[in-house]
Amino acid sequence: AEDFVAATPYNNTKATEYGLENASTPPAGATATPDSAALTASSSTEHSGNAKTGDAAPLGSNATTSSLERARVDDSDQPLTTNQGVRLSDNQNTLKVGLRGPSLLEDFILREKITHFDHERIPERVVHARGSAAHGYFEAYDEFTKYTCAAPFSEKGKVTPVFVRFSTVAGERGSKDTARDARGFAVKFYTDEGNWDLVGNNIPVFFIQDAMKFPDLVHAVKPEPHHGMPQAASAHDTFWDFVSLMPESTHMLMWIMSDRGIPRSYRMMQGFGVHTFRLVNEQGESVFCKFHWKPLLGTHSLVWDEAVKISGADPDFHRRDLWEAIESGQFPEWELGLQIFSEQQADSFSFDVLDATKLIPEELVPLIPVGRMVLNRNPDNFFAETEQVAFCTAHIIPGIDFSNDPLLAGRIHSYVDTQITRLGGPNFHEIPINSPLASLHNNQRDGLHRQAINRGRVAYEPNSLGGGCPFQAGASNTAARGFSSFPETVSADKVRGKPEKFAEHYAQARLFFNSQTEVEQTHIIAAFRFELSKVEVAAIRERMLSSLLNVSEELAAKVAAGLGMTLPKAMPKAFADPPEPEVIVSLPLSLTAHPGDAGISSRQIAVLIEDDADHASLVALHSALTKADAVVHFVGPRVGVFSATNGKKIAANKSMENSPSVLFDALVLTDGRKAVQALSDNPDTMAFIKDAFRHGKTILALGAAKQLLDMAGIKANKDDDKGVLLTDCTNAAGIAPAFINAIAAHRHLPRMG
Ligand code: HDE
Repeated sequence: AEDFVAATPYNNTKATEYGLENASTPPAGATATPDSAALTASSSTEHSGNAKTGDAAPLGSNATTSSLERARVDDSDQPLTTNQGVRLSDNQNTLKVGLRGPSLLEDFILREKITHFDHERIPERVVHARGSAAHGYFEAYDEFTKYTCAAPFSEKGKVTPVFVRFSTVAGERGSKDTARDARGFAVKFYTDEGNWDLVGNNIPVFFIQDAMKFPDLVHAVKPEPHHGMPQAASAHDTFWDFVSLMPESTHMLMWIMSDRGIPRSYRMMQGFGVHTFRLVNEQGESVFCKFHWKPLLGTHSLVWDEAVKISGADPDFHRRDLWEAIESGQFPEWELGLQIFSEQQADSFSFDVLDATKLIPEELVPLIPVGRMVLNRNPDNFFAETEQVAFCTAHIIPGIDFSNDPLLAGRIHSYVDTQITRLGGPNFHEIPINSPLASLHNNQRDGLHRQAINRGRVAYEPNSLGGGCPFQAGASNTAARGFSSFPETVSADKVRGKPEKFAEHYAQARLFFNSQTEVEQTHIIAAFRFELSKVEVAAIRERMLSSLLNVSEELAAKVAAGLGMTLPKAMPKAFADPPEPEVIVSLPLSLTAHPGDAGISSRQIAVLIEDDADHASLVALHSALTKADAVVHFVGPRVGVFSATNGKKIAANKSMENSPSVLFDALVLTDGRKAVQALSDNPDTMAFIKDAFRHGKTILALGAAKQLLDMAGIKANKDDDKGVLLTDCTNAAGIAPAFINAIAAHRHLPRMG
């Protein structure tokens, strides 16, 4: 009974959430294999909790359940009806005069169905159209009332429900996940004092300093308007034309061209509030603050060749990764850290904290960890939740306030405004996913799709006919207080313009480049080379090079060489004599300088098999890897059951055709003379192994599989590359710890120049 199949990333308890305890049709993914009676499925019920956090698997409830419950629909045991609740007798045929005669206009059933269908689509988000979301909670480590009276930080252990949407920026709703782009990281906190949205990105800075330039930036990066190309890509003339004329973009360009622009997973990216915000405490005292999310799994990226190939093999790569991890109980988690600083400190910095193209090095203002966020439940319905969720920077609560960042000011306007078109009117706050858990009372009335049935004759304030209700909460410092803006003193002329320090554009671009390891710098150079090679107008390439010269001569020279160009003169600087930067190398800016110790939890391991695969060694490895919380996939020349040694069977849940090696983090090559021979005869095998090697992944060859490494020209057990391991099949359990360590290193960089 040692036959086994790999864990399928599926939540077997999901059906019970919809009241389907006795469902007779198994949900997709749970389909039994022909040999299922003989196979002991080590299914993901093993993952019904998160080993690290001790959380139970979500069973149809989380903190937002009560507000969403009223909108949930369960169709089990129900007949089809019209939208008016009239039962249908026939959902196949239109109403006709005779079986071959004309259809009748009176067929209200057909007309209702088609009319609804005709209007199923809504406008996609003008930016961040492509995204994926999940429910979860934020838990405060401790009270943080010294700095803020914001509800989520009011006491130790306090839990606040959240809904989080991750996104790409430039691509349309159906575009690929692995485009080179910033990623949105938008968190809606359903706090006791109303909804607070922290609408951030995975990069701590932005392209522009002033909201006035946002439509220009977006028009430049989106597909060019005459022919609608390219989709989800910045590698084209209009984008580089714009940014080469906007040197304030240079710092953000360094981040986007780095591997941060192609994350391995939404679960493995940082998040940043970007702007400087204010925190305000009960006493009305205020400090400045920057928000940082740090993933427990470490921050990891793809490499470009891999990102390109994934976009063909699985355009939903990040969406699937998030969904499957949560379904199988491997709940992603982030730590929230705050950089707190006073206005006086800010004034002394070499840069302006109101300038969103600048970050505050952690060496200058360290992070204070304040809590953790866990995502533990997938949405029930993509459209109702992920698509209709409306994030808005104007959604703040007592204890949080804005700074005067002019980019933030534009956002405070934009996010509510855009929902009016996208969600069809001013009542989008009533859509279940958007409605606060805190109760809502005001005199706003009517409008398209109004849900609330406001009672009584009073819809104005002040009133006496309604007993003065709803009334102003006032600005007192009690728990019943209302929101009041921080009374910042401002006295100046009304002008259009920028403060002086905003004119310095290169110091932090240089800080970023100089903080990267050699491999990371090589990737940045390659990304600039690739993107600029797609630019057709030579003058744009040249202008960009002249700007890069102000960041680093080495960078500019290598990009120029890659384009077959000579270096132009450096672009003149707007700020000739800027203040010296406080920090010139910042460790946290590099991903590979300190990859962290995130283990291999939820990493996807491919085990290449064929008939005659060595059964015992694969059982041993499977057990060691799943104990370390990795997800093991058996990959064959086709899916289905294979005969292994000792008369045992192994089911492949993936094939080399449907899942090339770019979809996995590491690779095991089975022992078994006949199996290895069959694999070596298959042209897909070499592509599979060579890509895994080229992308820096860990490869373990068991016994006879050395032949496959030899064919691919790969040497095992080299001193400078701990990522190719070879061992006798009897030593599979013995090599497992070294294999696991090597996978945890994420990639083996010496290979990847
Ligand atoms: Fe956005 N942005 N943005 N943005 N943004 C939108 O709002 C806008 C900016 C960000 O998952 C839109 O509901 C302006 C910075 C995320 O639903 C829109 C400016 C940052 C999301 C909008 C910025 C962001 C959006 C489009 C410059 C990082 C997706 C649909 C003044 C801190 C939220 C929508 C989701 C979405 C406007 C700049 C992050 C049009 C005018 C900087 C994560 O309102």
